This record gives sequence, structure tokens and C-alpha cells, in this order.
Amino acid sequence: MILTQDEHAAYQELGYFVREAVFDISEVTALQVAAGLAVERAQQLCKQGQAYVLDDAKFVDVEHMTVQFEHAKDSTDVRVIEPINDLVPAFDTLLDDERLLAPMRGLIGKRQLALWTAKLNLKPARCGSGFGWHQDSPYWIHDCGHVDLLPNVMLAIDRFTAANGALQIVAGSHAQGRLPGCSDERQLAGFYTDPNAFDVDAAQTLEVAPGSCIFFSPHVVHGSGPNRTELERRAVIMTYQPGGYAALKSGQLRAVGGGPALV
Ligand SMILES: O=C(O)CCC(=O)C(=O)O
Repeated sequence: MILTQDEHAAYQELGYFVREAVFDISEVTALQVAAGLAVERAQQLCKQGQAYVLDDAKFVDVEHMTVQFEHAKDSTDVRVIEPINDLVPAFDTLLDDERLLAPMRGLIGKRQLALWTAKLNLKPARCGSGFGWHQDSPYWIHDCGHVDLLPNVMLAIDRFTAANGALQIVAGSHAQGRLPGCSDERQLAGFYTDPNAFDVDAAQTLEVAPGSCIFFSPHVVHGSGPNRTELERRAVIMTYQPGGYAALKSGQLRAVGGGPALV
């Protein structure tokens, strides 16, 4: 079964559903090791990259990869690496896992799928910053003609708790389509959803065990708090699309699931 009736109904009504214990502890441990390797490689590669600052956070572009650092001045703590699959093979292999692809086929309604993007979000212990309320679709609308067909799956590779910045989703907000952005002085203000445009009381904090997967709509408003604990809160977020289309940052087609390269 690709999607259960409950999962289908939850995605339609709430904009997300959770599958627990999709990956076992040995798989999660291997991904934690891969995440450590990714951080080391990213820090090394960033020495030759193009650095810039947006809203007080440092970003470094290395070819088509972007590495984002934590907001504290001169921080060397990596916050996000995108795309992650081109940096460490374990994350590339993950993209083809049927436990991700089968539900994705159900959500996208196509047999052949391709990768849109894949990120590693680190949220380091004690210093990992939160993510403001946003939808993903406004980020992608200029690069993609089918933003409705870009569902995400967030794989927790550490336990998510309210204290370490678990993902929070505003249930049902996807049904409003693309919402207005903020218009304050931040350089990236327009990418954050105007808080007057949705009901923050509908936010749900998704405390999940490592190995769990949260499938969510590109239109659902989501965010997360900072990590105030001694434990990391790492996750891989993979976004799929119908087959035959190029990935966001590489501009190359990454067909998944061993399907033909073109639909
Ligand atoms: O890692 C998180 O808590 C949220 C990440 C997110 O929303 C994003 O990367 O767009």
C-alpha cells in the first residue's frame, strides 16, 4: 500500500502525516556518521567557496552547493547543507529508498519520480537556531512550474523534542495556497510568511523518534524553535517531483528509484 487512507486524509486535511520507525537504529546511526562526514567536508570545501552574509548569517557557495552557518558572528557551526546528496554518498543512496519513494508516488500521483532537492539540517546542540514560519513554495516558484507537486519528507536522524527544536507545522495552512510574505527590514523577509495570514494556534510540534519520517506539503506553513539542549537535532529533508525534471541546484536530472531518466 502506497499511502494508507489515514495518511492520505491527513495530508489532504492537515498538510502532513508522520510515519514512525521507518528506518531502524543501525540505519539511523549510519546516517549520523554520514552527517558528521558531511560537516567536515563542507567546512573544508568552504575554504575555497564564495562567502556572503544575509540577515547576519554566513552562507558559502561551493559550485552548486550552499552551506549555511549558524547566526553567531564568525560561527563555524554548519546549519544547513544543500544539496547533501552530492557531498556524501550515503545521502545519495537514501534518495532511492522505496520507503520514501512509495509514499511519494502516492502524494505526487506519478510512478516515475526525480529529486527536486535534498538538505541536511544540523541544528547543533546549544547553538542551533530556529527556522521562522515559512512555506517552501515561495522559495521555489521562480525555478519550478509545478510547485504543487513538490512534497517534502523530513527524516529525523536524532530524536525531535520541543526543547531541541522539533519541526512545527501549522495544520491545514496548506489549503490557503501561497500566502503573503513578511515586509520588514530583513533581507529575506519576503520568504517568511506574514503571521497575520495564518492561525498560529493551529501549530503542532512534531516530537518524533529517530528514524521517523514527516511527509509535508510545499504549501504548509512550518518552522521550528532553537536547540536549547545538549543533544543535536539533525534531519534530512528530501523533496521529490515528477520524473524527467532537473534538480533545483545542480540543474541536472536525478531520476530516483532506478526508473528511466525521462518520462
Ligand atoms: O529543520 C527545521 O526544523 C525546519 C527546516 C525547514 O523548514 C527548511 O529547511 O525549510
